[in-house]
Amino acid sequence: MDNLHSKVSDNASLEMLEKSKADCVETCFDRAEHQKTHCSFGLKGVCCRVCHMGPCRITVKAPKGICGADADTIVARNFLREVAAGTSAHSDHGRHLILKLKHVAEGKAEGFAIKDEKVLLLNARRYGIETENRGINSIALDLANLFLNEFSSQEETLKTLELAPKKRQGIWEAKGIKPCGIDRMVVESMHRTSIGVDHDYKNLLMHAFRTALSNGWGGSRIASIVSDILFGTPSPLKSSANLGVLKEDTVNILIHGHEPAISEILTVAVSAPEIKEYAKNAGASGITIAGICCTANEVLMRHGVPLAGNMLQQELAIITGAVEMMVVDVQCVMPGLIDAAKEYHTEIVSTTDMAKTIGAKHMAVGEVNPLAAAKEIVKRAIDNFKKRDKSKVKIPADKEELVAGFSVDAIKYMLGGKYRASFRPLNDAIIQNRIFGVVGIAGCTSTKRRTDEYINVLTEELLKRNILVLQTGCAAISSAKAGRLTPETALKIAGPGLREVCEAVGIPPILHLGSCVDNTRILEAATEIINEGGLGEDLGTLPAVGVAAEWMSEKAISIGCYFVASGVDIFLGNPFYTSGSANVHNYLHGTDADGGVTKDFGACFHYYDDPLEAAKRITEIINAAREGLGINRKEERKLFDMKDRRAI
Ligand code: CUV
Ligand code: SF4
Repeated sequence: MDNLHSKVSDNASLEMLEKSKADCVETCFDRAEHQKTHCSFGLKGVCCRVCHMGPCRITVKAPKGICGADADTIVARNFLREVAAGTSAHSDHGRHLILKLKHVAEGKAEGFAIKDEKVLLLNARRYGIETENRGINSIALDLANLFLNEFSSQEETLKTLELAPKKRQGIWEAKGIKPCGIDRMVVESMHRTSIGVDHDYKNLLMHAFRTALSNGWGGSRIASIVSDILFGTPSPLKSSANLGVLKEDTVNILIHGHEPAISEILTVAVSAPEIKEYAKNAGASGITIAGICCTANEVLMRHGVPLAGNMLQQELAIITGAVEMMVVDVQCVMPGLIDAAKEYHTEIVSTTDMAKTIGAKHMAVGEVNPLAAAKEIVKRAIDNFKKRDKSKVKIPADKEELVAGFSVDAIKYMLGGKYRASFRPLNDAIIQNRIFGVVGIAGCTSTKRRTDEYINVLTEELLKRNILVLQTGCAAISSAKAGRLTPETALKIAGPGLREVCEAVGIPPILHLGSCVDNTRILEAATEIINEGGLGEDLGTLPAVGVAAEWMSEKAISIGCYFVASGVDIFLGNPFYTSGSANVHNYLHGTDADGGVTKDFGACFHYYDDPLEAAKRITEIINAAREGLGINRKEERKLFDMKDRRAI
């Protein structure tokens, strides 16, 4: 069992991994063993199958592909394709939400409405849409069309880039990488990486940054804005996390994937009186709905729906034997779920026409009467409750309390209060060195490392160093499972300065900002800090750093690239597949003779296998930023904690 202990950190996962052995169910952790000898060409990024004269692989003996492409070209091409795929995933998610907004505005999307008119009006005004004396729906329609144009614009640069600090926009302008239409950026990526087009690794990588910017300041940013309009802007709320949120006597439905639209409607469906009645009649005491991955984060942020777990717990959740149904949409949904589900009574239901799996029941939730479709799904899960085999049920007891729901608006409000909501108190705390800096921790968990460990070790170390931590995605779920998303537990770890500030304004030292498209909320928060004043004029000069600790998805590469192009250094806990080209690798990591990407954007990638080493380097980078801003105080300031204050 020691072996299992080296794979997962939390007790619930360990218990389910043990149960998987007893139940003879294969999981990703077993398959990772079978895949252990990864292809060395793949790891280095030097395999090219862009044309069918190949596949070509670069070795010392064969340094060029048949067409003459060298390692630099091949590695850079592969990297750009990854960025294009990651950008597509997040931005297409954004597109689906805009289409939903459009259909709501046209009165075609039953069951959905505009929940946050304030955000709608703010954004409409931002882009010069007339708001006086107009119905909310026609304003929404104009905004939806404007956002759709961000995807198709051929020559005009993205309007949403204007959300970035002026100085940063200037840097993009000077480099000629202000993206136009998101779709066009992705198509151009595919074009440039096809046989015989772009062979200059730097030119390819520059387009990777351009494409990523169209995601971070375009598609993903729009996704967050539109989900706030449609589903409401999150504000702090309590919930809980880990497999212990499942209950023995209720119908358990898990929602998994990324897009919030379907899960939003499911949360409505489960609370309908006739559905509750239906569950009672089936002998259940009620219905528990809980989430996996980023769909979980979306509905947690707005409704307090509990988190069952993160990415690598999707199969483990089924192994509890207590899940009637897992409803999936898009992204990070393992096809391996089907095999696990077969061993129990669990049914996997896919809901999106673009994402199907053989063995899953497909029940599309379309535009016409989605609530009825959602109720059908829930009823089916209830019917399945009767098939649950009690002898196979074992729900881990582990469940941790958490606080989530920190949209930028909510943070502003907590910092400044209702009448003067502002980032001022945070800026002041940073300037006075009570808060040393800010770090965003994002990203997945991966079978390449013991789950959650890097995230939790690093988070703890940063808190001790008085660094405010912003989290999203599966990384936030790692902290939640470790019990760190409650103010009380995190405050115990936090250094005295950070603790003092958090207690004074009533925020926890780890703020859960949402799903992985919500990484753009981190950029939004950083921009607010700039605009508030006193900490420079560009994201690049902030004492702030980003971390993709246990990342595995192409989406994380795109995210990393838009942060770096925005001037924020990114730390990776898993390396890129770029080591096959010293030129590409050194450029991205800022280690080539002329400073690489750091010369272009003032930030680069850093790979650290050890989270404590990463923390050290992060501290140095933040310290250098503080020096640059001239806010490093020489004299030690007396810090007051609660005890000192009470003594006064
Ligand atoms: Ni989009 S991308 S494993 S669910 S954060 Fe989770 Fe988040 Fe990574 Fe996937
Ligand atoms: Fe080989 Fe060149 Fe074709 Fe790639 S594009 S497979 S390197 S011939």
